[in-house]
This record gives sequence, C-alpha cells and structure tokens, in this order.
Amino acid sequence: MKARSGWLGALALLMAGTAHADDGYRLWLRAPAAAPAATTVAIRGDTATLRLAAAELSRVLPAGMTVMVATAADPGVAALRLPFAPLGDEGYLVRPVTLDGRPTLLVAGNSDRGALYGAFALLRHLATGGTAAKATLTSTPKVKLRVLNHWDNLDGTVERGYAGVSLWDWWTLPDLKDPRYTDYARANASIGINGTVLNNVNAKADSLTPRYIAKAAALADVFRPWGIKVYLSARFSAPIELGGLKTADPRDPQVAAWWKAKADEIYRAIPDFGGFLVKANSEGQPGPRDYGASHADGANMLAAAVKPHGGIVLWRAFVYAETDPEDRAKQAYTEFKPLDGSFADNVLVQVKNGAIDFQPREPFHPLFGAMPKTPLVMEFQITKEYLGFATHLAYLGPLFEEVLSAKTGRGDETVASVVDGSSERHRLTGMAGVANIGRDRDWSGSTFNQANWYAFGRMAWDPTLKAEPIAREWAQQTFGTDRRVVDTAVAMMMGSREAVVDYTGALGLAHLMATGHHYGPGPWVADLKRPEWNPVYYHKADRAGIGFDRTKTGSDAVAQYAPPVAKRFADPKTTPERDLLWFHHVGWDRKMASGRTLWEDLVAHYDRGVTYVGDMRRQWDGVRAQVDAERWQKTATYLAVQEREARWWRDASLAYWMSVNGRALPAGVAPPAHDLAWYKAQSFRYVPGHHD
Ligand code: BDP
Repeated sequence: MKARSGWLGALALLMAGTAHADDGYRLWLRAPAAAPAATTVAIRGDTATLRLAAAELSRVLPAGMTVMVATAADPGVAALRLPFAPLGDEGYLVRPVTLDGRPTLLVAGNSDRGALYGAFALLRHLATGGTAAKATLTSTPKVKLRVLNHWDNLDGTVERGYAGVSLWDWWTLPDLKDPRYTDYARANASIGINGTVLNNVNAKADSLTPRYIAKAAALADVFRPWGIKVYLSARFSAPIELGGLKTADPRDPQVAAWWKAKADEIYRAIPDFGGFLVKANSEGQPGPRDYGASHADGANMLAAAVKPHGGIVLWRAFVYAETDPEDRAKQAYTEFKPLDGSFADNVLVQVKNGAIDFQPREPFHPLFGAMPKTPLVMEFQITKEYLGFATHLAYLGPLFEEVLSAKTGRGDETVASVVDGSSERHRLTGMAGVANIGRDRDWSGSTFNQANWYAFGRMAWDPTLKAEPIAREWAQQTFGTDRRVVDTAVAMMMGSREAVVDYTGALGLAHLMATGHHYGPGPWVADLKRPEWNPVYYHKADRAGIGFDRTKTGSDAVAQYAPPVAKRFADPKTTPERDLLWFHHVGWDRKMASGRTLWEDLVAHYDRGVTYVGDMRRQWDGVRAQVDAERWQKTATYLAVQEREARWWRDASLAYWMSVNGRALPAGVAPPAHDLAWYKAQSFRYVPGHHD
C-alpha cells in the first residue's frame, strides 16, 4: 500500500500521536476529564472534601445513575442503619440503597475523608473492570498514620531522589500554590496516604523559622481537603541554631520551653500540623546522646511540646554510632530495646524494614516484636537508592510483602501485626515510605516506579495485602484493561526485585555498592574511615569463604530475635538460603539446596538476574503496539540501561570475588568483560540524589 502523504496524512499521524500520547503525569488516575452530563452526584453535608469526592465520581460514573456522597451524620443516611461503626474515622462503604424513594449508590464514611476514600475505591473498582450499579465495597484502614517522608532539601535538591528536583518550590511558596501540589495530594488520597513529611530527615533548622513555617502552612492548606496532614523533620539542635541557647539538652527547661513555643507557633499557622520526625544521633545528626540523655528523653521532650495540640513525634531508630565497634546490624536494637515503656504516649518509634539500611534484601528488623509497649512505625524506602535508582525496573511490592508477612517468633505475630497495632492494641500506628517523587513529568522517574508509590499506599492502608493483586490493579489502572498488557506488566514486575537481588549480590549479601552516591558496584571498597562504611565489612570474603558471622561465634546478632527465629537463623542449615551470608560465614564449597557449591550458586544468581532483565526487555517488546508510544519508549530505553548495568554489577562483582577466592568460573559461564582494575577505576560525579 502506498504510504499516506500530504497534509491529510500528516494530520492523521498527528492525531494518532495525540490520541495515544501519554507522559505518565496522570499516574494511575486516568479518568476522562469531561463529566458525562446525565450523572447526578449529590452531596449531603457541604464540606470541601465531600465536594472533591463528588467531583471525582462525576467524571467517571456512567450516565443516568444517582449517586450520593455523604457522612453517617446525615439523618437520611443514619436512618438506613448501615454498619458504620466498624469504619472508624477513615473507613468507607459504597453500596446501592434507596434514599428518598430512589435507587441510589451511596458513597459514605463516618467522616468526609472516609467518603473521599470510598469515592477513590469506587474509581479503582471501575478501572479494574467492576461496574458501578451494584458496587458494594467497604474497607477500613488498618494503620492510622500512612505517611510519605520526603528527603527534600530547601535548595530544591532531593537526597536519594531520582525523579528531578523537589516538588516543593520553596522559593515561590507561600505565594504560588503550584497546581501540582493539588495533583500530588489527590494521588496520595487515592491510595489512602494521609500524611507527608515535607523536608529531609537530615534537617536544616531553617524549616522551623517563621518564613518556612508559612511555606509549609501554604502546602498544608492545599493538602487539607484531601485528608493529608503536614509534618516536619526537626533538627534537634534548633534551639541553639535558631534560639541562641547554649544547649539542646532535652532535660534543660529552657530547651523544653523553646520547643513548646516553637510548637505553639507552628500550630498557629497549621492547626492540624501532624508533628515532628526526628533523625537523632545518626550519621552526624545532633541528638540527646550528645548530652548523655537518652532517645526517650529527647523524644518525650518534643512530644510534650506538640501534645496540647494533638501532635505526635516520629522518632527514628536508624542509629549507629561512629564510636561503637558493635556490629552495625545490632546497634538500633541495643539502643532502643531497653527504652521500651519509657516513651510518651504520643511518640512512635520509626524503624527501617531491616537492621542495616534499605538493602535489596534484609531480614526483618529485630526490633519488630521486641518493643511491645511502643508503637513501631515501619519505614520503607520507596525511592530506589540501592535498587538501581529510577532507571531500573524493580517492583517493591514483594519486598514490602516479604517483610510484613515475616513471623517474629512470638506466637502468630507477624511484622504486619506489630505495625498495624493488632498485636498490642496500640492506639497509634504508622507506616512511612521514603518518597520517590520529584518534579519529573511522570513524578517518579519512570512509569513502573509509580507502582512503588502506589503499592506503598495500598499496603500502608492494609499491611496484609499481597504484592501480586496490587501490581495487577495498578497495571489495569495505569495501562488499561487489555489483558495482554496487564499480564505482561505484572509478570515483569513480580520477579523484578528478585532480579536486582540476584545481579547485585544474592544469598544474603548486602551493602556492596560504590561509595557515597551508591551508583554501581564497589564490593572491593576497604579504605573508608569508619569500618561499617566499607563493603568488605559486610561480606568478609576471603580465600576460604564469605559472609558475616552473626551467630554466637560472631556478633551474635541472631540473639536479638525471639527464640524460635533466633534458633533458625543461628544454624546455616535452617537459615533460608536467601539470608545465608547475612548470618553466616561459610565456605565457598558449601553444598547448596541446588546441589551446586556456594560459589557456583552465587555465580548462577548473577546470571539469573541479568537474564531476567533481558527477558523483561523481550516481554516489553511484545506489547509495543498496545502501549502508548511515549511510556513504552521510555520504559524500553530504561530496560536497556538496566540490562547494561545489571551486567556491569555481575561482571565487576565476579571479577572481585575471583580475585579473593582464586577460583575459576564454572564451565560455560561468560567471563567478565573487563578486568578488576577496570571496574575499580570507574568513577562518577554529579550522580543524582547525592552531593559531592
Ligand atoms: C541512607 C541514605 C542517607 C540517609 C539515611 C537515613 O544513604 O542518605 O540520610 O539512609 O535514612 O540509606 O537517614
């Protein structure tokens, strides 16, 4: 057939292009912008939040339906005697009812926020193939504080951010309320996120000055109708830096008075301010230990300042001290476990998912289950600092699920039941995710990274949800319901995190990345000032074997787990192979479940990881015609980058391990492309997310 030419052809091409163009801005919320005229979405009780809920629904519901958005307080709704009690503050129900004699789809909660969540649940139901007419949905969040942590700096950079500069334009705030702030809040509300910490945990005191409080207040005003509260990271030494005091000792009455006045000032500007997040005595941050006071002293002093206003303190357990020779994996537990029971009732201790630092795989943190008197917040890293930055496709749902479903060894308790408070009946519960959001047009640096934001929100709402169905509902909302595309996306996603584990260091290895910027491999690094900054500290490879002995003969970190778990991890035979080298130093010839030696198995993992990425590329090629060109192409390009970098990780790591163990590669295995010296010589500057 003759190719179309002339202006008609060009127009047709242009129109086809526009029809399919998609830059990812709409995330998983892809409802058409125009309202079908004949849908009636009524509201009972007039609040900004209910109006937003109604607007969401009017854009998507089929014509001819009668829909009512309301709260349980409305007398007409109350008369229906629906089961509102179990919904708590934020739960919702959606169901067909008869109101004023008319068949009506009711979307309601005890609060207007509940109704808003109900509206988004209905949207999700429709976008995943459900129909509106008889929709019957209900859910109550299991976790109270579902909070993003932005590691955003006041100069617009984002620590470990790979999606462009900070979403917050601090310079033009509070005057300019960029419409993106609304879109951000809407996206969060759609997955149930109800809080956001605006600034980096490595905090500047400036965030607490009147100028910046006004800026945070402007954001809080935008977020409020979407049910989202604003929090700030607080620099512990602010009373010295801003208040001119000689000390920040939490036991000093002047210090406590300074924080109280500061909290009062913040609450005057932001009446529903959530509270403070604090990184203290960790990686150079100031804290109560500088004065011989405990973390509880510090947290409780701040908690007293926000308490009259209903605020809370999120106090991080991510501590390790440069003077402490103890195994880094043990230090948080050693420091915090004895403090159980001494925190004020509006303090939550925020614990990373594993005991070291957001590695591609870590066993669950031993603090979960070990501090029954203290609400523990789960902290996940959504931004992929250690999983290939924005360019690698790594769906984190399986990582979240693996940690949350882990059994702590205390009866039936799981990490999820600690986090959602069901174990100890805590009033306050929380889950925090280090955001992967920036000013990139697609928010998260790639389409598939959006799934990690999405999965975090869904699992924060209900930590017992599973990664696979979440991937599926995300893919349906993001790409449409074409079965082939959805199946392909889900298949790619589900093994993608394991592939990163495989090509960066499987079998329990961790912390093998290059220094500072953390881009690429650096298992050979041994010359950094502090021992626990060096990868060699973590893998302890030598001619005979590899791995960190965390049993009795080593650091005895296993003893921090409850007895049944400790017992399992204490013996290499009962330790899951995926965690083997985390807990044990074993010989290269150790026989593995596969029948191969450890060395052969490790090599096989590297190859499996690289192969998986190649497979993802082929799978993605297969849906080229079904996905809009822009998102398809960017994903395809990044998969090519990922394959190149996966190979780099594999080759560099194998070259290094061979230099240590003096072994050859098993027969048929491809040798590294370069010698070890070449890999060691690679150096990078201006890497995103890090400042030299
Ligand atoms: C590490 C990051 C560092 C953060 C730190 C933290 O490399 O940038 O400041 O976590 O969580 O993984 O405080």
